[in-house]
Amino acid sequence: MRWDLFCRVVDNHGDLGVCWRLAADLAARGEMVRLWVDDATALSWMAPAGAAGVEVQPWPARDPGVEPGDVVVEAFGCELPPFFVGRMAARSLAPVWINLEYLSAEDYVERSHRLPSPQPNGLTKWFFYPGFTPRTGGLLREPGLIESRRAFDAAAWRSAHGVHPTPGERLVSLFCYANAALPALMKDLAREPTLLLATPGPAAQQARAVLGPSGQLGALRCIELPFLTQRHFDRLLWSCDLNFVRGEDSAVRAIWAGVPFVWQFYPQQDNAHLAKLEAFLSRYRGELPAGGGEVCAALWRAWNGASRWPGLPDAKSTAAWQAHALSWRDHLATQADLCTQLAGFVREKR
Ligand code: TRH
Repeated sequence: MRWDLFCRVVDNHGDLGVCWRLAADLAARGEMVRLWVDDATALSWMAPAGAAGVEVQPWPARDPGVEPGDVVVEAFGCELPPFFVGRMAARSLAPVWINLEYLSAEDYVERSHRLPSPQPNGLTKWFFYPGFTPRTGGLLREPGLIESRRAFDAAAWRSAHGVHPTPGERLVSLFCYANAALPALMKDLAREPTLLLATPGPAAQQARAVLGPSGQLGALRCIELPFLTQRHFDRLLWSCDLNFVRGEDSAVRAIWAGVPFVWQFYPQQDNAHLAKLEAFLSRYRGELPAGGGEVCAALWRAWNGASRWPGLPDAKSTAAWQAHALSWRDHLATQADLCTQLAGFVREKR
């Protein structure tokens, strides 16, 4: 089938990050994808080689005169150009029109997933929600991802990327927004030999400010990474003992990494992100052994500005958290991934 995928970059990298992964995953499964995006700049580092079967097009200011595909995906309610919607309505067999929503663990997701929204022109737009439970659209997970992760040679990857930890040094990745808890985190990390791998932007800037001119704090040192391709960003998360991620796409990748992670939710007005945090935590912490859930929740809340910094978990809690990260990853990997579910939904509606 031909898919038209529309994406507007609001800010940061998640909108395009998700759309690119979706486009590339669909294309790898034999679909033809046109990705219409208003700002494709970040693809120069996320996916410089592109992907066979994906055609990137600028957001159309005027009617480009192309026939809409069999499926039209409007990512995150980005509002399709009216002339394109007109052409969709004019097709003899109307495309399946999907509004792909943001990822959340909140209960409304199960209620809203797959709901129709009848449009004034007679077409139907369908709501499709990614999520963590079988009654949602699932998570992006390319075929073979978990197998690649299991077979991954972390030492080789690190050395190819100029990351040379000393024996016993803990590896921690940092991808975050402005975060008032970072100095406390770094102070805690500095108690044990730790190599912090900071991503470009707020993570590296804030880490640099904490470290000062010496570039070192106790047993903590830091490497500032360049922007990596999405493929290598995943492998960065696979290489670390603890990952700090933000937004939604990197959080999903941190889940697939199968190591402990802390998620900074995209800050929203009225602290709406804190409801997302609690909804996620209530699912994520469930299987942690007694006490472990509280330790983990306290850390996540503090990292999201909702409480005071509790300190990093001790070795016993960290080991339990590591085991949990693997079992939760393996549990989620038994659910159908988002592309599989999306393709099934489209077949059902056509
Ligand atoms: O950049 P983000 O904060 O994106 C956010 C969220 O998605 C948020 O919900 C949304 O509303 C807002 O954008 C507009 O975090 P996220 O979602 O993790 O996206 C980052 C993307 O960048 C992800 O696809 C991974 C990719 N990435 C790389 O490929 N290489 C890198 O080196 C880094 C740091 C990121």
